Amino acid sequence: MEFDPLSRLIIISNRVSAPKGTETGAQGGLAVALSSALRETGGIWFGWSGERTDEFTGHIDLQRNQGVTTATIDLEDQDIDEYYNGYANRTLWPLFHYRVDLAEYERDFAGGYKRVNERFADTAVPLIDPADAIWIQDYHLFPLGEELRKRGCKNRIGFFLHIPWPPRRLLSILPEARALVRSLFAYDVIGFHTDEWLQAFVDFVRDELGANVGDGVVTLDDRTLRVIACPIGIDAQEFADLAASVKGRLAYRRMRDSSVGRDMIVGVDRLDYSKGLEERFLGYERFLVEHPEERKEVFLLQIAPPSRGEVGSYQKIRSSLERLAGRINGAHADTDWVPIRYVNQGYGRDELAGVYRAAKIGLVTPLRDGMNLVAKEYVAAQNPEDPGVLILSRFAGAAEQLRDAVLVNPYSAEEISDAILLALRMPKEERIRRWSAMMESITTQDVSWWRKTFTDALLAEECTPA
Ligand code: ADQ
Repeated sequence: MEFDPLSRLIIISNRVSAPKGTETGAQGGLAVALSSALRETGGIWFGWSGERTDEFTGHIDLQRNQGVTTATIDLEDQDIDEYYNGYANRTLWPLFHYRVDLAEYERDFAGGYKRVNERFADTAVPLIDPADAIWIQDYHLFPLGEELRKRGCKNRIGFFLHIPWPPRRLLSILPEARALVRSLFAYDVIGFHTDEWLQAFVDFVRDELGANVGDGVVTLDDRTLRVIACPIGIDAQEFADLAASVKGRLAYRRMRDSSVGRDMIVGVDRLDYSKGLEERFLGYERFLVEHPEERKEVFLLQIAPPSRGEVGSYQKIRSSLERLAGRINGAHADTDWVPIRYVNQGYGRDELAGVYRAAKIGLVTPLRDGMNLVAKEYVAAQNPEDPGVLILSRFAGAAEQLRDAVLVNPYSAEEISDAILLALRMPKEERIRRWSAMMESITTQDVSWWRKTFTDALLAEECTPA
């Protein structure tokens, strides 16, 4: 079903990424996809500005940029501490990434999370027309649908989860789990990246809440919710073009020159414990030890811009990675070779595309990841006539789609080491065969496909009167 021309789309996410400037690749793939959806349908992108205010006022900053209207609010310190740095990033994020050991349960966090979701609802409601379709993004805003319903909102409301959904027994550890999941029945459609996350959700609602499970739907009391697996993609063609752009080619040349004939292995990740960076370094070190003849033929470039620096577990991973990179370099470097180049900067998307293209191996080893867009970007940036090899964790959502990557268990240093050797020695015909299959898949299921699949499901849904 096509988008009803009368329905505007209201996108609500924690942060809003307005189109900015004209610089190539200034905006990330998801932001580009959501902006272009809004340009087609009209509508508003609502969320937190990222700014602090002394006292929450509910003032909305409305802006129009390149055909996209954004509406942002500022939050006060206590909101940011309890909702964003607290419940979202110290409770839900670690738990949903299976890190029970890092998850913190504080009633203040849960209270702040509820308060901010209420504030989002209070401020968004006046912007919503009865014919609008609403699309809420990610774990920061699980209860927002219910809050909107409480305020009389009868619109179609969809929710997309960008991170994994944990197994039932794991989620049960969260003190508010049952109430939180029950609140999701306010939505008409919920989207997950993979069947695995979708099944885990269905297990929870069936076994913990007693919901009835049908074909692609779950019912609790009088509410029926459609569940879909809908893997997010990238704009594969745009990424390939970025690699061939002037800045992309310059970055490629710079990397090639500085490699002096050695093969580059590249990792690009937000500095986050879910990305398996320590395990990656240890796997690479194992490779250096097991294959001394290959040592000076390769190097690892790890790009990891710091994120969520106000959260203790992120400060810890940052310093332990610095120590580990220092130790490995100290133990193995020579006067003319350093095994790991570890940088904490962010780069433009065009430069990043050039760096990916220059790398013989893309090493993507999260311990758990909803999807992982870096894996797809690495594939899209390759030279079709001489592509590199993607080594990918089995525990990334992307592994459900990218079966032709070299799949590894990221906890096993031996598997990472073996995979590096296999990738370095892989004949060109096999590299082309694997790359073509992966490129085909990410081109077909690109970010526009993802957006359309979700919004079609949302609009096909009969809105159950709330
Ligand atoms: P993230 O955990 O942020 O996303 P990912 O999907 O890999 O993970 O996206 C990261 C993005 O940041 C990529 O587009 C990458 O190019 C960019 N990036 C990383 N380092 C960079 C650097 N140094 N300079 C510039 N750009 C950089 C969450 C989930 C994922 C899910 C996405 C989308 O955790 O599993 O794939 O949302 O749903």
